[in-house]
Amino acid sequence: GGDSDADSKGGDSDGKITMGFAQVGAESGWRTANTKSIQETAEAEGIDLKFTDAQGKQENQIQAIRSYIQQKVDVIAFSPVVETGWDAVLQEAKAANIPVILTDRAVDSEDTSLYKSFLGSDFVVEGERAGDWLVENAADSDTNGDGKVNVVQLEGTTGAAPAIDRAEGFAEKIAADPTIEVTASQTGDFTRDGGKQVMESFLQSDDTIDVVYAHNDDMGLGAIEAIEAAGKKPGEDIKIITVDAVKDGMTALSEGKINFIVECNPLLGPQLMDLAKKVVDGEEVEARVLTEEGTFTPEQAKEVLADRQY
Ligand code: GZL
Ligand code: ZN
Repeated sequence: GGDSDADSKGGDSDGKITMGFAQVGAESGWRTANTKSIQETAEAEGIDLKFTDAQGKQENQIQAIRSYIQQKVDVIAFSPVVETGWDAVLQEAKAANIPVILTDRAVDSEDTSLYKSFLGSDFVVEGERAGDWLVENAADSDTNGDGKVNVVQLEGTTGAAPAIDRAEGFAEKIAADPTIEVTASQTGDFTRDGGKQVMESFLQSDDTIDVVYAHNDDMGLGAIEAIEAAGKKPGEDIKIITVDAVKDGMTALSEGKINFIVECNPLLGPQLMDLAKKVVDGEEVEARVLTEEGTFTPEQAKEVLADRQY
């Protein structure tokens, strides 16, 4: 339990750490891989994991965190579905003397005493990497040859840190080339079906689309379905840039249906459990822990596809 017993090991009387994890949902291949990493690592590290799936609803995540506080877990970890609205429940965890670790997505709280560490990617950098690729490949990306690179953007969940930051980083970089313009942008909520539906509407209203920038592979894969249904070739008639690099995305990349993928590493389990042990033992930990990740072209995808873990 989270009681402040004298035991320096922290955790329950038997020394076992209990973690309460409030997950966003199961909206994408990335999320599935992230959940698997957390559950498998907890198992391997002998950490007693209490796990909830919020189906993408903030109120469910807040409810789950409150239940972990009631259960007096030793440490709480979660991936905030959106950036805002966390201060109250994080204050309650602090008042209950239960440390909190943020994973994957950030919160906008000014009060950094509300959590011990934030483990996850830099989503602005991910957006910049996507934008840099397009600037470098602008000449080949004006697929309809009208002298403009007309980009449509499939945004992630409205209000989510990855959606806000991936749009920001991308916009910052493409500003270097005035022929590149985002002419339409709408949320597909990080899901394949959402990406497909939004892309269908984009295609109906604009037949000069050169590029799709999707904030995750799943929406990019949905866009591929819509583009093919419209009789166009994804990766050729319309270039596609996505973020995540999950198996299905990397497969489409290796087939040339996606042109560039910026990796977002979901395998946060090992770093999370390491942070949790330190935090429960009262050790100081880094306030910000970045994940390692890169980018992939079709050729690189062909090389690594076989041994991708997710
Ligand atoms: C990014 C993560 C995003 C993924 C999506 O760290 O929060 O949420 O990019 C997932 O696939 O749904
Ligand atoms: Zn064009």
